[in-house]
Amino acid sequence: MRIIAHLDMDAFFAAIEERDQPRFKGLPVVVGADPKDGKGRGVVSTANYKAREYGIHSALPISKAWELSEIAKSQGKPKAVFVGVDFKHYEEVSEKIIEIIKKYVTLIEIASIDEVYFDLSSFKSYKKAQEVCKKIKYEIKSKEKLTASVGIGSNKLVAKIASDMQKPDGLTVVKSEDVESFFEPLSLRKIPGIGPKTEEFFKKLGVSTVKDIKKYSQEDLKSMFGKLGIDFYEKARGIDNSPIEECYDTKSIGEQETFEKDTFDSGFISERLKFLTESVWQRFKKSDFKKFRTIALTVRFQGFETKSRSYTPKENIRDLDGFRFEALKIFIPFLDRRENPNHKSIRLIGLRIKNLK
Ligand code: TTP
Ligand code: MG
Repeated sequence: MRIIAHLDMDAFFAAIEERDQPRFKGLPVVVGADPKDGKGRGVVSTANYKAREYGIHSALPISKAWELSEIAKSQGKPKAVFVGVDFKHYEEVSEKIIEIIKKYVTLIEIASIDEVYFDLSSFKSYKKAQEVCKKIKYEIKSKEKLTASVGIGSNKLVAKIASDMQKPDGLTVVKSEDVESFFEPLSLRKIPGIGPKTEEFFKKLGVSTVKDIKKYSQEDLKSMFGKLGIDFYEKARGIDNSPIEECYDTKSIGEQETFEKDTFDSGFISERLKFLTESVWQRFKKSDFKKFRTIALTVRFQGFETKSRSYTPKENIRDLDGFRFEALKIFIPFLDRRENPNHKSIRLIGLRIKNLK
């Protein structure tokens, strides 16, 4: 029997800031771009649960977050505290949390800066697995003064959805026999891989929950979405055979910059890209990694449309010049018809290296 857990930290960046700055205690905290009294560009990275009560959440324009905080203030509630992103610090905290988990389990996959999957099959029962997770949560809370939410199930999909059910500080166990009844009432969007577009597509067909999608046969879904359709069919039934990928290195190093003004000045943008390349390269050199395989570039246009493109060169990149060259090659199509047919101005560029070894 497989027993898999998914652990996800609660309001991660904001919780760290709240912990480290006693004056923030109990206040709504927003981590992200500088709001500049409502004129700021960029977005919210995350908000703590107090700030979420104001409607502030990840990826919301920071100017909108500022507005929501002002509205709250006019209603006699405390204003939100806005803090910049200190990614390096959060990475360090993330590493400490992983060290704690590694004391209890051996097979672990680091899925992002604040979430991991681990295998608890050797504990043989859900009850024992639950006890281990309680200990992990307790140690994170006492040593790091942070809370995590954990989901336990028969595979990664079930564990991931379960960890989100009782946030913050939750621990949710979904036994194999309960998977179908647990999944059916969920909104389609809870299924990883079903994004806003697919959701919209199904809404038109009157399908909004996992239960609704189950009326389609595997062939139906395959004819609508190809291979992805089979994936939806299985996920709706809580089926997921994907292994815990311990070696698969999801770690990455990246940076992004939001411009003061949307711009189409190619000289300016290339300069900023050069700067990002240098700064990512420096962090890579300072890290313990020796190589990386993939370069990913994100471009956000005026109006928030965002595109990401990545490239994995055949040969490893050896030096800064090579890195700059490859990054520029990914970027150039954004200046012409290939990636920017409507000639939109650019608001943000981000550069990330992945598959670090
Ligand atoms: P999440 O786990 O999605 O969010 P969270 O930990 O802040 O809150 P929750 O309690 O709901 O889990 O993401 C982890 C961190 O990643 C988050 O603290 C900040 C960062 N992040 C961004 O910078 N931008 C984003 O759009 C998202 C979703 C997360
Ligand atoms: Mg989280």
